Amino acid sequence: MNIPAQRVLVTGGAGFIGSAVVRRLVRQGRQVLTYDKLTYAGTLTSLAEVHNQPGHSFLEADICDGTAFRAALAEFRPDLVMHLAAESHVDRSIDGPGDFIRTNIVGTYTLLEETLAYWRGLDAPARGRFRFHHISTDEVFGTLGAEGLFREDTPYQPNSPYSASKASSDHLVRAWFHTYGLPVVMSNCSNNYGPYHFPEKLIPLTILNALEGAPLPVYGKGENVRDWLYVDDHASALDLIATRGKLGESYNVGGNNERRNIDVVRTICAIIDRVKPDANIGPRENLIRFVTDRPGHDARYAIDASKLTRELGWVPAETFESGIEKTVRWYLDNPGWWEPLKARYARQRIGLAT
Ligand code: NAD
Ligand code: TDX
Repeated sequence: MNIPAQRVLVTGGAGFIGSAVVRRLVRQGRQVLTYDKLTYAGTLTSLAEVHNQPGHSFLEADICDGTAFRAALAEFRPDLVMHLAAESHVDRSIDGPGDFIRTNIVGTYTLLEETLAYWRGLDAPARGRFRFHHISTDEVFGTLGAEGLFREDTPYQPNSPYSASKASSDHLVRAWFHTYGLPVVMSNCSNNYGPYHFPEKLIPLTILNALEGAPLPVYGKGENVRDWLYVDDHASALDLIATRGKLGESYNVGGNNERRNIDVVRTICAIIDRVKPDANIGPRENLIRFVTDRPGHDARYAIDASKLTRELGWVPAETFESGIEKTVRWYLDNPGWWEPLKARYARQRIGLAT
């Protein structure tokens, strides 16, 4: 039995998935340091629950800043680093790939270099306990046709600047394991959704636009398929992988919830019509607009998560139906979280490569 790490440094812990991980670990009584640059995508309001908890501390710093990361390691002395900090939005990567190359590739390289030096300096028992968990995406595998699933051994074929930068970071992590023996585990997951999701992504954008009666942009014909994973199910998977995953291996995480985008949008419309009907807006489906497709738009993602279930016993708690209902209700109940984010992004169309 592996003992869960007690001191966990989480990069990107003020973001969507990172904050779910931090909240989970702090609730479990672990000591957590959130290391985050607070870009447009990071906000401390996502960490309000843990803000005053003795088990949590926060450091505003860049993963490309090796000096800052070295100091954080020396002071906090983690036995686990969970690396989630990244530029994460495909549309932004189309308009401006530079930040993705810098944060996702150079930033991961910087963490690996500093973590290796820190790990080598630990005493033997601490060195034996230590792990670096790299969190990545199924988008590194490229696109699927109508059949098949992404497995851990599916060849990498990234198609967007975002997925190419994540693929590069995965390769670096793998190389630091094989070349230097750094104890790493890796995971690649499908599309997450749930509370605290920045409203540039399909699900939160659709919820907020539908509430306001604004148009609901669906790229192309809405037939692209994503495999939706509730964010707290992802956090539980990451906890297992970080603690009990085999060193040097990767694990796919997916919710087994394939949906066409148009069906996701229609489902959200139906829930909002039911829980917050508005005679002035009318049926929300009438707000759907088919708009110019995303350049290089991957047709279908779908995950085979059987290795994670077989080896580590993970099962998701939510179906898409239960998770999307919870998510819509969370946005209805928490305007205090998303209203201030309008100043960072007004939900205008981006990523057309014009
Ligand atoms: P997010 O955009 O919501 O959050 C990213 C966080 O990283 C933010 O808090 C941001 O401030 C921080 N950050 C960005 N650049 C930084 C830098 N240079 N230094 C320090 N902090 C920085 O992202 P997310 O959706 O929570 O994704 C987390 C991780 O999971 C990413 O690595 C992403 O590639 C991966 N992932 C996400 C999804 C998804 O559906 N959201 C799916 C698969 C994999
Ligand atoms: O307005 C929209 N209309 C639309 O049809 C937006 C924002 C998206 N879409 C489509 C594009 C995709 O097929 O919806 C699908 C989901 O789009 P996003 O929410 O932008 O997610 P995606 O591009 O699939 O990537 C997400 O999952 C994998 C995360 O942003 C990545 O960080 C993660 O790696």
